[in-house]
Amino acid sequence: MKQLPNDFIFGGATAAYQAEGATRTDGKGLVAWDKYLEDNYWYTAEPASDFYHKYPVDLQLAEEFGVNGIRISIAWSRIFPKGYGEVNVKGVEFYHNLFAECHKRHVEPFVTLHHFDTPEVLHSNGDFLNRENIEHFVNYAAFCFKEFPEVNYWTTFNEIGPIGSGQYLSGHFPPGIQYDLAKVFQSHHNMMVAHAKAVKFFRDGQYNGEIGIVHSLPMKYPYNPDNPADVRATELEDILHNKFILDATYLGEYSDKTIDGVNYILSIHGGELDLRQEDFAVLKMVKDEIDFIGINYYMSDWISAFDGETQIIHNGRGNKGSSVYQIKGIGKHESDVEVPRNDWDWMIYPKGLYDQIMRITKEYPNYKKIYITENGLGYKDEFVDGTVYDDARIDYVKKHLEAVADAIADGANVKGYFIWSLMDVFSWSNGYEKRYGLFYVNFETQERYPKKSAYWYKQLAESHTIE
Ligand code: BGP
Repeated sequence: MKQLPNDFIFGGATAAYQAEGATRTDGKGLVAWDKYLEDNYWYTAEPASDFYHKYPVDLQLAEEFGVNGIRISIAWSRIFPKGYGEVNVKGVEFYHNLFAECHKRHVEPFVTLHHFDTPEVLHSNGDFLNRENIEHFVNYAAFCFKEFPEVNYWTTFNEIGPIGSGQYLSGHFPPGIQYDLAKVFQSHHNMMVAHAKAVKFFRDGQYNGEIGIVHSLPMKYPYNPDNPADVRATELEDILHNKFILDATYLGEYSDKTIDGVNYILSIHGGELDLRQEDFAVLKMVKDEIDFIGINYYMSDWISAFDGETQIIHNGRGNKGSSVYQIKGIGKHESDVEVPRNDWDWMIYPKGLYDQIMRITKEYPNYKKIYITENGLGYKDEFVDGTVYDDARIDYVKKHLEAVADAIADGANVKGYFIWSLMDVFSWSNGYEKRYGLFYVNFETQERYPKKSAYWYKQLAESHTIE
């Protein structure tokens, strides 16, 4: 039996595009995902969980079930339909109402400015590969800081890492480009610069509250720890998905080891990066100014050395064993290890969360504070007797929270946990079948039903005891 601190937040996470629906309501602008889902997937963002209209119900449920924090993102294209220029008053009003409802229900909103949904006009103009869009993002952030003083916790970006890899490596995010490693690093870098500029604006303006960033940080382990080639492959994978971005966040530059790895990868895959002195100037200015880091953690990966042709096959339908991930000169994901995985081939390894937290505390001691901003089990839930008996989810969350408690006992400053997701939402590249919520959503009627995990979570939030 392990205990979590008294002031620990037991939250639930959501994201605008995955929850709100209402993609063309009240003047909202388009995002690239609207067309991309229509063209490439078997579902769209309609109706999602109709959070645009149902948020009072979800917040009431949150309060009833002891959830005292919620991750919400603002859809940039509801505020600025084109990404810049004229403000859409109805969008602004919606978020004022939403934040008021959160406070009424004593559910603290942690608000993300960008959760995968760059407005279409800017996306088709190069997204964050185009440096003009850095300025558009900062202007949008500035508008929000001024407009929403009721927000106490801001996050600039959600998962810069998976955005770059989804858009330019695996290609399962729009614009669907594959295996372009230079674009991946450039996107990471430019988004980190956008983050830094927004943080600087926030600090200079002495706005209310705290500001941080959310990173997805899968832990990487060598398939054979005694094989130096696997160890090197693991380092490169870690640089690609974690270390490049963490260095930018907390060092304000890339360490020699990181940049050596990047150069090595680009020597195989081609391309050059545009990294400017002025970028590092602003990254350095804010590296000690970030109030918290959010860690999204779902899985770890085991890596072996690989020199064959690059191939990534995304398992979006939950056909266990169908995914392939192998990048020339970097490495290959191995599944033949004694670790369970879910239907989408995500390797379930709670100790990886402990290792990742401790890694941050050691490698980046200026980190200040950590929230686990996403963690949860994607599952093909079965709805029976008006509920879901999701024991596997309870077991998953319990073990990951135990890892968090261990990290706290070993000195890490972790202040809260947000289960992904509060209620069921659709998954970007896996549809409505991959559910995560504490509350089951019937997507036809939009009724909500507490799952067994919701009752378990309530008891946990009341007792702070992991049982
Ligand atoms: C993170 C995203 C979330 C959510 C989650 C689960 O990468 O921040 O938006 O989707 O992962 O992933 P998936 O939906 O692919 O199962």
